Amino acid sequence: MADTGPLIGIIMGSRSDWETMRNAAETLEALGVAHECKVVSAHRTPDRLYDYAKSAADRGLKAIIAGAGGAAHLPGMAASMTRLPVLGVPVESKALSGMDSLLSIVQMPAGIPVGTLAIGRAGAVNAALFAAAILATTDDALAARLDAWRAKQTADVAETPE
Ligand code: RP5
Repeated sequence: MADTGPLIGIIMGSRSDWETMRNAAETLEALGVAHECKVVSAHRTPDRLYDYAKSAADRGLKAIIAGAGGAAHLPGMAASMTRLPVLGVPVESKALSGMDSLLSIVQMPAGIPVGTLAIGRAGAVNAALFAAAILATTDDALAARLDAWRAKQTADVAETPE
């Protein structure tokens, strides 16, 4: 991972999202995918979001994973300012258990897509696997690592519950 810049950008609306979004980072780490993690808020740091999204493709990123909770504008706003694929992770909110996050990320009007994953940890892990799958279409070594990751997951499923 040392000889390349980050290929996947993980952004989140608040440091409070890290407990969820660290699952995306750890999954990319396990797959050997170079990535970066930043706090970028659509409403608290709009200029930081603008700069991040506008420069993402030129900096060599291939996809962005964006996690946010509540009125979760971050994935859609990021997607509006870059042609890179944006994967949205709804963070579980205290007030509405993440239904607010899910609906505000998934219900993008036609024209600017956000690939929306499940609420919480499952979404963060799967966003990383999805991003790795995108990269693996043009990276045979990563494709082999992804296949091995999935094979291990299969092998780890016990036949009996105890
Ligand atoms: C959103 O507001 C963040 O993505 C976070 O999920 C939520 C709450 O943020 P904090 O008040 O914990 O910073 O922007």
